[in-house]
Amino acid sequence: MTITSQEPATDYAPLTDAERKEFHENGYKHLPGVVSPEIVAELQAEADRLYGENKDTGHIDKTGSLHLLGAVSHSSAFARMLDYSPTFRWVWGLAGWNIYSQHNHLDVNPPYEEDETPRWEWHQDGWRQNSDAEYYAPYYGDVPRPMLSIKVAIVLSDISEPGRGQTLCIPGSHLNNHMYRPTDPAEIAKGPEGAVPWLAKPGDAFIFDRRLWHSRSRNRSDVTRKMLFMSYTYRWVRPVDDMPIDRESAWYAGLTPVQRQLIGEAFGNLKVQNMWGVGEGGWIDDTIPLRAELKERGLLDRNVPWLR
Ligand SMILES: O=C(O)CCC(=O)C(=O)O
Ligand SMILES: [Fe+2]
Repeated sequence: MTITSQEPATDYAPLTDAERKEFHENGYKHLPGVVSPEIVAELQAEADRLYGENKDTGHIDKTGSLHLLGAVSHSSAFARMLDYSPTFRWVWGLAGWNIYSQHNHLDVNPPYEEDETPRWEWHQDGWRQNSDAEYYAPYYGDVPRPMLSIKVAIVLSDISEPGRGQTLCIPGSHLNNHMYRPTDPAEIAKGPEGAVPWLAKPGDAFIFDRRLWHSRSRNRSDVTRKMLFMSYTYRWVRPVDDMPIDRESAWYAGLTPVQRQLIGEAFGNLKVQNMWGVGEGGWIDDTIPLRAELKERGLLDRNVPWLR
């Protein structure tokens, strides 16, 4: 594993034009070795702890998998990853300062051998966002949907060999509103043309546009797959997961102002009655922690709408 960055979480390095262009062409980005081995070890231990606890309480499905929603509220180590520089620079760089994590999950997927009818699991994220806010093609033509959220995936197990339950994606598919959906089981099992598995090592990360067509895959290996997913959206979009904020907890005490924004705290401060939307409680409020951070560093940018 090559460690390309062990920068502290306080480094806000802006994206380069080449990085932006590449992301907008592919709809995702693989970042090899961006999480330091010490942090990876800590996250793996937390994943194992949470798997054990949820197994004891019966929150494991029939395949032995854990899909733990609101994951950052169950672990300080997970919550600290919300603004981990090497991944977070992509999030604020592509979505701006007016964000929080509405949805985040830990996935632990042990090997699962049972043969079952293959299911077509290809999707864009966002559920009703894809239909409620649809541009109606007969009127508008096939205009790409808005991005609305961006997701970070942190790899915690070795998925460098195919068949280990990788996420699959179709590079560049994020601007397509539609994808064909086969009904023939053989075709379903074969999967779509151009699908790429995310082959990666612990400490790698992926950033993806929620519109990127992607799918889970079955873990047919002998290695348990472990991934932490964190989705970020705008503060005016409602939360997906239950993430109660216990302000008396050690978990909360350990969070920075930006991390508190990212768990949804500044969400409640959004006052839409401020018509002009500037100043405290308004749409553009310099006390919103991430905006304040970027402003202080001179990283707000008139030319990039989400960084204004
Ligand atoms: O578990 C996976 O590989 C993919 C999960 C997924 O669809 C997502 O996180 O949006
Ligand atoms: Fe998804």
